[in-house]
Amino acid sequence: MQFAHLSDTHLGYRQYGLFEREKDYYNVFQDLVSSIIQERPDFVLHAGDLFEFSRPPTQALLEVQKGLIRLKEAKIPVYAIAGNHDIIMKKNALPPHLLFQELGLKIISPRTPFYEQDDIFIGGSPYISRYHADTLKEKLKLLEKESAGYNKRIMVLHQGIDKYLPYEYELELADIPEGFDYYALGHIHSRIVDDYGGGKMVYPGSTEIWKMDEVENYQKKGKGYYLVDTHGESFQVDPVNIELPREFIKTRAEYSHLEREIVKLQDYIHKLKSKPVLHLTVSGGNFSRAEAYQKLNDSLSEMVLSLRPNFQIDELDAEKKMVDGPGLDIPTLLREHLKETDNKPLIDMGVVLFKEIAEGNMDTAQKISQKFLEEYYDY
Ligand SMILES: [Mn+2]
Repeated sequence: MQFAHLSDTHLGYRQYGLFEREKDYYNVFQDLVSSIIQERPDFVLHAGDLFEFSRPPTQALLEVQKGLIRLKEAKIPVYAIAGNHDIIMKKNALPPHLLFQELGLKIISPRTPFYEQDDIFIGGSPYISRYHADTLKEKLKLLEKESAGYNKRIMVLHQGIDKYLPYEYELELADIPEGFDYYALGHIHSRIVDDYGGGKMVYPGSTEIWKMDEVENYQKKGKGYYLVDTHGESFQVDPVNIELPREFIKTRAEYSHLEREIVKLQDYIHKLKSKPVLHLTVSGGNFSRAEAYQKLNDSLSEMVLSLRPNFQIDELDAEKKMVDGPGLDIPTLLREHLKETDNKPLIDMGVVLFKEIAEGNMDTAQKISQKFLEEYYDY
């Protein structure tokens, strides 16, 4: 037996408010489906955050419909759980996955916590917030019990675990019952393959770059899904990489060398197949933010899909130290204050917004809040 394990496809995400980025996510998704069909696994597991939102744009729903029809024609069943992005934080609300049951999508839910495929137990739970961690732990115990008679057992979850996500986890490693052959996880956007209790514990990661801090892990480990072989004593896990539609360039430049760095970047970007996203931090000295922005904009904005400059001016250092110094860590205070909202995107935005405003990047701050409004409230 072989199966494909993927997660965090975040369809419908319009990164930076750009439709091109939304399309990138759709293209990657169809590429994933093509690759899976080519590999011919016996089934597919999607471990949550299929969509960016619990009420996805129609285009995102259509992309999933298209992908599922292709997989159905190839006779490859798909199992899925809802992630934190797919779930509506309201009582009795249903995840968008339900639209696709008729296409054969097998949803692992409180109502149907497990399935059996060719003698393999496939069970799990949709995302449960840390405020209901006790419910989650009970579900895990139940899965352990239900799966006891099976030779091969897979647990599918969309949760953070303290070992991999030390500040925002719902589960401690010890909460997870041992004895499963494979823990098909979602939620963490980096790729992780670990051993746990005689089985494999795996996060396939997001399939596109969803946040800038994913770039390093992407460069090291690629993005895509895992192909898992269930023969043998322990499951064998192999990555399958999907080429992303465009590059993310994350780099720094000293203001005194800015012209030279711009030329270097232009040379590099000329060789790329598609317009990249450019995150450029300009630092060193007490320069004019407006002038630096003008220079970057004049020389690079046409060549990139999105120019995302950040300016670190020395003059602000003293102030910044006061703000960020020990004892008064404003980002942590903000997180604490916003915790009740249980709305991670909102909390993240609050923290990012604070940082940008503190550094005087009013333009960026305005763009971020505009984007947030568009993405979360504009439909
Ligand atoms: Mn996710």
